[in-house]
Formats: sequence, structure tokens, C-alpha cells
Amino acid sequence: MVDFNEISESLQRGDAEKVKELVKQALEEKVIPRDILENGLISGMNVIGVKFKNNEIYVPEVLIAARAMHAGMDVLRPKLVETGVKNIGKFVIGTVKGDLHDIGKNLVKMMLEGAGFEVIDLGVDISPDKFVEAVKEHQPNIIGMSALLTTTMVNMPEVIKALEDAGIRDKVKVMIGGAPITQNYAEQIGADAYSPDAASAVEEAKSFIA
Ligand code: B1M
Repeated sequence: MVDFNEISESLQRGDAEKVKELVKQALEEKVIPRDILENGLISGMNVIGVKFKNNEIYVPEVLIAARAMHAGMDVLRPKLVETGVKNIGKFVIGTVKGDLHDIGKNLVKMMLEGAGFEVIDLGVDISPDKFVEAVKEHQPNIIGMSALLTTTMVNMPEVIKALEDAGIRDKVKVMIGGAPITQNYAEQIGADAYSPDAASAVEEAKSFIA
């Protein structure tokens, strides 16, 4: 019988092969896919999120654990769809125009996916128009912008203005983050939330859904 702790611990160790094998085994044993997701994968990713926030582990460990999470999700996803497990919310994310940094954004994305969000990743160097198009197309609960440069963070208010001009600002929550971003800046440009790290981004996102 598969032990959820074993899945969680393998994920935390970043052992993608083991995670895959255990998830497959659990499915063969007719364990409910949602339980595997919540008690195995998400619970492991939550531990990673907390350790990362507390500086007990660093970027490489998070990326390796996230890769293991993806390996497990690849096996589980078709079953989750079949059994109708709903995402807890939809999140569109991208790095703003002119900015090519994506390591932090990818971490935020992976942690959000780990928490049960469907994440639409627009990539890097995303113009205000592309953000607006994505909101119209995907109708997310939240859009998240990442910026690592003081020269590109100024594109964040441009996105908010473009959402206003398109008449859809009130349809989504706007979250921003990245090394040069502060709570003050978020308030100044009218964003709904600022998150200093991936774990807080998940907490904020969950609070919007709640
Ligand atoms: Co760049 N770079 N870089 N760089 N780079 C910085 C940001 C810099 C601080 C280095 C320095 O000079 N000390 C500096 C910016 C200075 C400034 O603007 N004040 C800088 C510069 C100048 C540049 C170039 C202009 C260099 C050049 O070409 N002359 C150039 C710009 C290219 C461009 O974007 N147009 C450039 C290029 C690059 C690389 C391509 C080489 C590479 C990026 C690779 C990639 O991302 N695929 C790179 C890197 C790696 C860095 C540093 C070293 C590391 C950034 C990183 O990934 N950190 C960085 C110096 C540093 O920060 N020590 C630097 C790890 C990551 C996990 O943290 O992204 O902060 P971070 O994400 C965190 C939080 O901020 C938060 O959660 C994450 C996880 O906890 N977060 C969010 C991030 N986004 C969020 C969104 C949210 C919520 C939270 O909600 C939506």
C-alpha cells in the first residue's frame, strides 16, 4: 500500500523517478487521485515552500522538487481530469515587457500549480496588450507580473492601465513581485497584492480565492 508520506518525502528529495513510480502504484491500488494530489504531492510542495521561505533550502532544491512534482503530475493529470478534480483557481503569469528574467516567475508558477491552481504562463517580455488578451481569453481569477529590473518594473502600471482601458480591471486581481518590487510600489501603482516570495504568492492567491 502506497504511503502518502513516502510520496511527499520523495518529492522533497527531488526524486522524480520515485515520485512517478509511487503515483503510478497508488493509482493501480485505486487510491483516489485527489488524495494522491493533496496528501502526497501538494503536501510535499508545501513543505518545500515553507523551507524556501525560511531560507532552509535554496533555488536549486526548489527547482529539483518542482521537477519531481511535475513528474508526479504528468502521471496524475489524466486521472484528475477523468475524475473531475477542479482547479482551485486560474492564474495568468508573465514577466513584464523588456525583462527576460524567469527563474523567480517559474518558481512562483510551480508553487501555484503545487497548490492546485491552473497556471497559464505567458513567458517573458510580455507587453501590456498580451496581458490584456490573456485575461480576455482565459478569464483568470488573478494575473501575476514579475519584474527583476528597475528599468522594467515601470511596465507594471502600464499593464494595470491597459486593463482599465479595456474595461476589465475589476474582473481580475493583480499580483506583482520580483526583487526590486515593494509593498509600497504595489500600493502606488494600484496592484492588489505584492508577494516577496513564491510561498507568500501562494498564500495571497489562496486568500483571493477564499
Ligand atoms: Co540579471 N540582473 N540582468 N540576469 N540577474 C539582476 C536582476 C541584477 C540585480 C544583477 C545585479 O546587477 N546585481 C540586475 C538588475 C539591476 C537593477 O535593475 N536594479 C540585473 C541586470 C542589470 C541584468 C542585465 C541588464 C545585464 C546586462 O545584460 N547588462 C540583463 C537584462 C536582461 C533582460 O531582462 N532584458 C540581465 C540578464 C540576466 C540573465 C539572462 C543572465 C539571467 C536571467 C536568467 C533567467 O532568469 N532565465 C540573470 C540573472 C540570473 C540575474 C540574477 C543573478 C538572479 C535573478 C534570479 O533568478 N534570482 C540577479 C541578481 C540577484 O537577484 N541576485 C540579476 C533568483 C530568483 C528565485 O529570485 O527572481 O527575485 P527572484 O524571484 C523571487 C521573488 O522575487 C519572488 O518570488 C521568487 C521566488 O522567491 N517573485 C515573485 C518573483 N516574481 C514574482 C511574481 C509574483 C510574486 C513573487 O507574483 C506574480
